[in-house]
Amino acid sequence: MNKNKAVYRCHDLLSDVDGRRLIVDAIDDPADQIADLREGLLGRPARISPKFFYDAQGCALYGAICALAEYYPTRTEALIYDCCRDPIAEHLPHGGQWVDLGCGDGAKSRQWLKPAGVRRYIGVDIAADCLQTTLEATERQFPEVDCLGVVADFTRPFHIQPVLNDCPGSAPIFFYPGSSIGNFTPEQALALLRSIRAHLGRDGRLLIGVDLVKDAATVEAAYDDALGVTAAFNRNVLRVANRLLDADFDPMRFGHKAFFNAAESRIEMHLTALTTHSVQIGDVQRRFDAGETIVTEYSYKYTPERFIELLAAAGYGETHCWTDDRAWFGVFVAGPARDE
Ligand code: AVI
Repeated sequence: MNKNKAVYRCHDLLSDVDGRRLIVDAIDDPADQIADLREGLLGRPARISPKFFYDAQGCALYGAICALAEYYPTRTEALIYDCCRDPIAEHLPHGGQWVDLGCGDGAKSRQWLKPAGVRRYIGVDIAADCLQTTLEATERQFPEVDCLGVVADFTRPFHIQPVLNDCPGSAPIFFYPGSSIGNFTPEQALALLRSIRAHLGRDGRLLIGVDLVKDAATVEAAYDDALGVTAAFNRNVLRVANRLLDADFDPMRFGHKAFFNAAESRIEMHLTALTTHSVQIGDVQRRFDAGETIVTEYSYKYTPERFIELLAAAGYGETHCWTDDRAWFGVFVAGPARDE
């Protein structure tokens, strides 16, 4: 296999996937991202997109969150995969192309490559460096699997059909674990599910993990842990803002707040100004009144029925669902209707 590390724009390469390991699809111009961050912080109410959480320190803190006693989603999802891997794999096409959305280190996917008889692994992530490392690790463990990376922001319409076409007869399996779908509003989630659906063809499938509705105290503890790791994760986004916007937020002048909004079926994370003070954001001063909040994240929780409805609205026909004993987390396999 050609180990060429060249980076291509997706539309440039359409007929030239072979031998290339990293492909770049459309990603936001960094200047637009910075403008969006600035506009959000100057707005009322102030907001920051959760995508800014994940600098190196934010990623490390998120890793620590996943290991917390209170943060049940990661371990509950892993439990479902461990218990039900074979039955789930029976609903996936074999010899397929495994599309790992937001692949990170790719560890969750590697557990599927054998059971699902995967022919090709396609890691999709916005972080090109991390993607290279993931591809190398996957190739090392599975030299028989063709490994490819697409640098893309799949929260926007993405275009990997030409990449999929390059491996004819091999149906795609889109893997989106971790309940990251919960960080989109239902409208954005619908758009993403539709965009995936458009790539499935007749035999493709989506395998997705979704955090389910449960008692508010359990969910609130998961987002406001006793050790304060989630609080540090939340505050860290202000350090990211300082770096990107030449701002002077003092993260300790903001408190971490997380609560379940039952009407919207979502956890809301906010940063609350502890005292009235001003922050320099580039060349503008922004006053924060005591108690004023910055919205940093929504994490929607679904009932299985509600998520199946969302899948149906996005054009999926056949859906299967697995949950744990307490029905805290759901794993769904969805594809086109049988007669399509
Ligand atoms: C990445 N995402 C699924 C996490 C969640 O649970 O919504 C992010 C997170 N925020 C606080 N804790 C974890």
